[in-house]
Amino acid sequence: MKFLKAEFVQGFIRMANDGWEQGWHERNGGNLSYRAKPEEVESVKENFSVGEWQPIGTSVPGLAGEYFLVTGSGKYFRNVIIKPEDSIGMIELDEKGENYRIVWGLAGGRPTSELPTHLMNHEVKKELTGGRYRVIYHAHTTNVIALTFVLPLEEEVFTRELWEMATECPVVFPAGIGVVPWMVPGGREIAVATSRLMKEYDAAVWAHHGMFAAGEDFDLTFGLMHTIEKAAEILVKLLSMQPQKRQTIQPDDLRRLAEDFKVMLPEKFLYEK
Ligand code: 2HA
Ligand code: ZN
Repeated sequence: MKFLKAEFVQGFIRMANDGWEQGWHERNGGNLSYRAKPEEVESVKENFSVGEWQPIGTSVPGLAGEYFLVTGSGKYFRNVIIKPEDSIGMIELDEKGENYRIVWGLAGGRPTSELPTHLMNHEVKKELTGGRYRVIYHAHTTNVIALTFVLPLEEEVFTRELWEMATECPVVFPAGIGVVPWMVPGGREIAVATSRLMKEYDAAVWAHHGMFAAGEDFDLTFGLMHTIEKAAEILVKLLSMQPQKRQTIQPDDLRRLAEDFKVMLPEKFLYEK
C-alpha cells in the first residue's frame, strides 16, 4: 500500500492539521508521535528507504524494535497536509531502544526535537496500559500557557480549577493533570520529569511553554488536549471578568458526578478552599 494512503497515516495528518487550525502550532511549534501497530508497519513496508542509526538521546528499552510516525524537527504543522513526506516521517528503534533510524519521509531532516520526551512517555504508557496507548501530542495551547503565569504551578490547583470550568472535565481527565515547572525543552531532563508525571496523568502542562497529552488513539488524544485547552480558555475569560467566581461546581458536586459517571476522582483535588 502507498504510505500516504494508510489509514493510520491519514489519521496522523488530520490530527496535525486539526492542531494547526486550533492555533496551537505557530511556526514550528509542537510535535506529534504515534506508535504503529505491527500490521500497520507491515502494510507500508514496501515504501521504506532505510537511513543510518542515530542516537535518541535517552534510553527506552521498553520500546525496542518499535516503529513510530513522528513530526519533524523544525517542520511546520501548517505544512503537514500539503507536504507530508517532508514534514513527517517513520522511524524504527534498535533492539536496545537507544538509537533510531528513519525508514520513511522527513526528507533529509530529523525527528522532532522533543523525541526523548515522546519516547519516554510512550514507554511509560505502553507498560501501564498493556500497549493500548499509542499517541503522544505536544501543543502550544494558548490559554493553558497563560494560566501558568497566574496559577501556582501545582497539579492540585491546575486540576481542580480546570475541573470546575466544565462539567465534562472531571469525566474526561479524572486522574487530573500534571505540571512541569519551566525547564529547558528538547532534552532528557524534561523528558524524565514529564514521563514521571505520565505514570499518574494523561496530560502534563509545561510551564510557560505548552502541554503534553497521551492517549489510545488520535480522537481521544486530540479530544483531551482540546478539552483541557477549552477549560483553560473559560478560566482565562472568567479571571478577565472578575477574580472571584460567584458560584461554581463544589467538591460534593464532583463526588456525585464521579459516582454517576463511574470515575475515580482523587480526594487530593477535592480540597476545601
Ligand atoms: O518547536 O514545540 O518544544 C517544537 C517544540 C519544542
Ligand atoms: Zn514546544
